[in-house]
Order: sequence, then C-alpha cells, then structure tokens
Amino acid sequence: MKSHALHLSALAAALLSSCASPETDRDLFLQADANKDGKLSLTEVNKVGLPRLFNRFDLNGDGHVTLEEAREVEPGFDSKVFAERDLNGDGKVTYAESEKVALSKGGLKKQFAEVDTNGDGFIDQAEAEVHTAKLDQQSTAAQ
Ligand SMILES: [Ca+2]
Ligand SMILES: [Ca+2]
Ligand SMILES: [Ca+2]
Repeated sequence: MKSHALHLSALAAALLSSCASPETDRDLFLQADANKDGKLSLTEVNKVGLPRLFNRFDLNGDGHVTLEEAREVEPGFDSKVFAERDLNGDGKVTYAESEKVALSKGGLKKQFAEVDTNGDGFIDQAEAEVHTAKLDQQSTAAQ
C-alpha cells in the first residue's frame, strides 16, 4: 500500500479501498448492506468499516493496536490521538475501546457524508461507485 492511500478517507480505506477491484467493492457493499435495502446507512458503514479500519492498524493481529503499530501504518501518528482511544491507559487500544471512542465522535460520519453526495443519509451503489472511481483517479494521479 502506498503511503498516500493512508490519508484517503477512512471510509475509503475501510470500505471502498482504492486498490480493491470493482468486484470486491460490490461484495463489500453487499456485505455492508445488512438490511439488504440496496443502500448503506451510517450505522451499517460503521459496523463494517470500523472493524476493517481497526484490523488495518492491528498489524500482528493480536486484537489490540499499540502506538508502534499505529505509527508503522501511519508515520507520525499523534500520541494524543492514541491516548484518547486507550481508555484504560494500558498502552494498547482494543477494538472495544476504539469502537467506543469512534462512535462517540459519530464514527465514519465525515467520510460517509463525502460519499453521500445527495445528502439523503444513505450511500447507494451509484454514489459508492462514483466515490471509488474518484479514488482510482487520485491513486493514479499520485503514482
Ligand atoms: Ca496488535
Ligand atoms: Ca487500552
Ligand atoms: Ca445518498
């Protein structure tokens, strides 16, 4: 993964990765669409996106993210941001901690709003595709 990709929106990284094939994106979309209404709500996006985001940082897959792991994924990761998520202060962020903090901030709300271009509170497949295409362009431009 190229470094610029790390700064793409969390939703993109988590759900609609720019390096995934369209096939994978569609699978992800379907997987995220828990109630199968053909649209993604913020709740659905958080449910699928937050664990994926977490797993991306948990490099050794032991169920918690250390500051070292966070910095390996995102060099210069702010230790304050880390401390804010490490609710019990043991130097590790578990998924439960990260989810709790993320949801208290609205989860992937900001990233969601970027994809929900008509602002109806749902991401439909067309909006998801537009977003993916945009990311593809960005990643091509950055190469
Ligand atoms: Ca870990
Ligand atoms: Ca902790
Ligand atoms: Ca929409």
